[in-house]
Amino acid sequence: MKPPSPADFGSRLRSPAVAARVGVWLAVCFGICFLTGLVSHYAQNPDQPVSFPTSPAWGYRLTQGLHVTTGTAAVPLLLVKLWAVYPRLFERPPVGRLRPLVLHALEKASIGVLVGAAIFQLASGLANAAQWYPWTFSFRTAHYALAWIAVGALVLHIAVKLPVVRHVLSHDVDNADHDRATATEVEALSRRGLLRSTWAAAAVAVLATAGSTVPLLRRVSVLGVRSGEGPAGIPVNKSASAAGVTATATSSAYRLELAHGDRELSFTRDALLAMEQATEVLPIACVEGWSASGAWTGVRVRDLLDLVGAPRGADVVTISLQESGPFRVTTLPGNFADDDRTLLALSLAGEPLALDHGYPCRLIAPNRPGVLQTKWVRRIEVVV
Ligand SMILES: Nc1nc2c(c(=O)[nH]1)N[C@H]1C(S)=C(S)[C@@H](COP(=O)(O)O)O[C@H]1N2
Ligand SMILES: [Mo]
Repeated sequence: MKPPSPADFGSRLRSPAVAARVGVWLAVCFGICFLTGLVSHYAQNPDQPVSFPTSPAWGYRLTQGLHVTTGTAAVPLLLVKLWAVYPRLFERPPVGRLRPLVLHALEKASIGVLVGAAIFQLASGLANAAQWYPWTFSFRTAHYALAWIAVGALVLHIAVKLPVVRHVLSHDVDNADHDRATATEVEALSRRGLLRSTWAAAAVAVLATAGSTVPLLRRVSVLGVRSGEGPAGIPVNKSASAAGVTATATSSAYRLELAHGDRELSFTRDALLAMEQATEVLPIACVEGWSASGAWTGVRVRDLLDLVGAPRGADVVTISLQESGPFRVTTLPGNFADDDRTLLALSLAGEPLALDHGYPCRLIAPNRPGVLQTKWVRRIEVVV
């Protein structure tokens, strides 16, 4: 069977005029997604040359919400873009001289890298937002590495295409100057119609997911997986039974251990409740894209640290009752430990913390990725 040739694709819709217009929005989405992704990666980095700030408290909620929303919007945009340029996949390499042949091969290879990386990013990101991990590699490492590759290939692609892009964007969408010679078939759908449908599809994708972080959109967000469910209106990411902590978390033998060098204190939950309580309204902002705000009440972490004479600025390690899993142990950087809003929460919305939200007590700090808001805290250690 003969492979198709670009001449087999006659639709006028598959044109640089369409591809460039969709490409602009795709670049905007990828740009925002890349920058907000860097923020998220940095926030989870245990060794930060410059500490991630604790304010604004909603900062990570905003950047991660933007990350997932722009990534989702990019899905229909990428599909239309690939459809518009698909015939070019079958272009024959130029015969004869070496230089054009090498340039052709380089261009095709860079497009291959760009398309491959873009599809990987969107597919792995969507799977992650749906809490589906059908792979064995580290999502964060792979998604981060491929982000650089995608953005590098994207910058190269834009540079190579700039002359054509400038021309088609400064002319009417129906202008045919850069069209393939065979792309002349007029379809029922116009180029304007195709673009309008594309923008509509991207808007639907945004509305369908943004509700997992924007409360007003909850009702329309059919794809917002975990919006508004869970005790006190806050979704549960990992339940106590999934973490295997039900018995230890509800046991009367439970004690919170607090250690600074060889100074050690231990507290029952009642002893923590007897300490001065503070209430803070802070969001849980999951890397998977959902977020929800709650009124948390508990003991200020700084007050606890003062009891064992921890110096200001010291990092603190929080260890969960959970016996295995990547979020069992997290490090709370000194600036977070010292922030007055950082709590060891005992209640949420005026009710004792639900078992699934981290009973007997959980960490909650401002502007911190959800994965680091350790639940079922067993031990707090000052790093010396
Ligand atoms: N011990 C422990 N703490 C944890 C987790 C976990 O798996 N184990 N998941 C984290 C993640 S990914 C998120 S988003 C938040 C969710 O908190 P919630 O379930 O109370 O909403 O808890 C964090 N704390
Ligand atoms: Mo999360």
